[in-house]
Amino acid sequence: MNFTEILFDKKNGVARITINRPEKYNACTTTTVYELTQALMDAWVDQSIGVLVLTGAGDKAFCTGGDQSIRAAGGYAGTVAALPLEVGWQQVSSLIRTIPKPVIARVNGYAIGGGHVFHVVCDFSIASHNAKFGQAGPKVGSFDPGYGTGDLVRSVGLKRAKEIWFMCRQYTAQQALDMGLVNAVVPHEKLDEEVDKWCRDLLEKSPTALKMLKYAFHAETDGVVGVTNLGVGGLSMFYETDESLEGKNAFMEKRKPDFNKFRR
Ligand code: 2NE
Repeated sequence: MNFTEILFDKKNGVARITINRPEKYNACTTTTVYELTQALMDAWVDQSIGVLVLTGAGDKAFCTGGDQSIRAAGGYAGTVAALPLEVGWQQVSSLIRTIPKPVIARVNGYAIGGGHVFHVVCDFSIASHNAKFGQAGPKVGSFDPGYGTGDLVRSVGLKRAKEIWFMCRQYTAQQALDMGLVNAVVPHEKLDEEVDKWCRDLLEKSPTALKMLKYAFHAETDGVVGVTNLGVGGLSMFYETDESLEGKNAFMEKRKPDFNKFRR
């Protein structure tokens, strides 16, 4: 895949996705957002990948949300001109939450607006000590409802989440740590070392247990979508059993399936 606004590399079981617009503090166009969905899907289906890392290029910003300089009626411009907000931004958050592998936000600077939502929906956030966090929607005439509000409430509580959204303040990495918005804060020069350590620790764990836990965490809050993901996670394991294969084999062999031996 040829990407123009993100970098995508895979090494030692880790897929690293880097938003690559440092001159715009890694603000996203629809092209960026579309490329993020493609990279996330790729890392999802690649069986050599156990952990994903999302980050921004340079040392100023993780991501500052939608690129305001190309914002137009109905959304953000880009070469994928017809990508509506609901398809692009919401899909990135949805994919991060649904991919059955841990996703770590490597927060290397500003995480603002839609960029803040991206780190909120990741499974873990590891921040550089100079990272800054905040929502900006009500300041620039936008809002990011659903994952952007719900997951934030679950991380920091309702009062604090409303403060973050309504007041559009910025918070330091230490404040973010204190309110449960990030998992760890390290000196900037130690960021990669720390992220690598989390990746290594996660890669040692059972991928199926991590997958089912991730789905279980969201099933409670995501209604039928959450139950579907948890259920289909179970279905993919059922497909590997002799009982499931008996149904498929019987169909192919044009005989009645014999499930009796599986009753227990
Ligand atoms: C991030 C922040 C606070 C940094 O401030 P500062 O003073 O340290 O830097 P500066 O000079 O503002 O930014 C550096 C360069 O990056 C560009 C700036 O325009 C500037 O470029 P030059 O003037 O040097 O050429 N830049 C930074 N963020 C940008 C952005 N989002 N779009 C376009 N260019 C950007 C400060 O820059 C800031 O507040 N940025 C704006 C944050 C923002 O409002 N984000 C959008 C929120 S809405 C959203 O993301 C969204 C949504 O709500 C719903 C759906 C989809 C998206």
